[in-house]
Amino acid sequence: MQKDTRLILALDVTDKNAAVAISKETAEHVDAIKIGYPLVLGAGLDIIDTICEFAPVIADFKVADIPNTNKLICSQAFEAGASAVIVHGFTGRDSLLECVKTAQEDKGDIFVVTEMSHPGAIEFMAPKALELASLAVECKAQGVVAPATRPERVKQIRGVVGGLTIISPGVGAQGGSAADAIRAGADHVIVGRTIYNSKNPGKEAEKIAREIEKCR
Ligand code: NUP
Repeated sequence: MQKDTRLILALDVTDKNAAVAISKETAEHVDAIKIGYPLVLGAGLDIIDTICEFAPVIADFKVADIPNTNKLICSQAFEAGASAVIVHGFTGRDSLLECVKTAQEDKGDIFVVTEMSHPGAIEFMAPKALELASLAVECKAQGVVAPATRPERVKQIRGVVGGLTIISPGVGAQGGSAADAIRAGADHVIVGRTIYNSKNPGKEAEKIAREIEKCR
């Protein structure tokens, strides 16, 4: 993934036409577009190929199964045109290694969730987040997902993952700040509702990209 604007759009709309329109409007301000279950279930897997026309696609499937099922899910996502897949690490080394192996075969990237950005992540994920980050390094994932809602945790996770790419959701609607996450060590921030619910998604994306630019 290019490190240009350092902004990733989370495209969680469920309608294909809306998804295409928002992608078109925001494309010049984003390094990638993240698509998850809301859009794929709403518009079908082919939507990945459609959105690829505007930006590289990250498939946020938070893959969390046995190794063989993980392999099947990741290869479907890569075959559909995704450049990267987001997976969970809590299922263990064997499950994660299978995702990484599939990504290498399909020339894609794997991002591993460490601590999620919502309050509930404090319950079970936070105590294991640094271990999950370390597992991502050991398994040679391309990067990790870390919470923009807790920049201090992004900083700690950066300390564990070294040069791996950190992508960071939780900006805007969840209360996090793009500038704080970038200053704490995130390579890219992920923004969804603040952009796609805005009257002018293109302008909103540009505004956030400018805010990021200022803290470089
Ligand atoms: O920890 C995470 N937090 C999070 O919000 C991991 C994620 N993958 N996400 C996703 O990022 C979430 O599913 C949504 O697609 C996006 C954030 O969207 P928003 O809160 O900016 O609307």
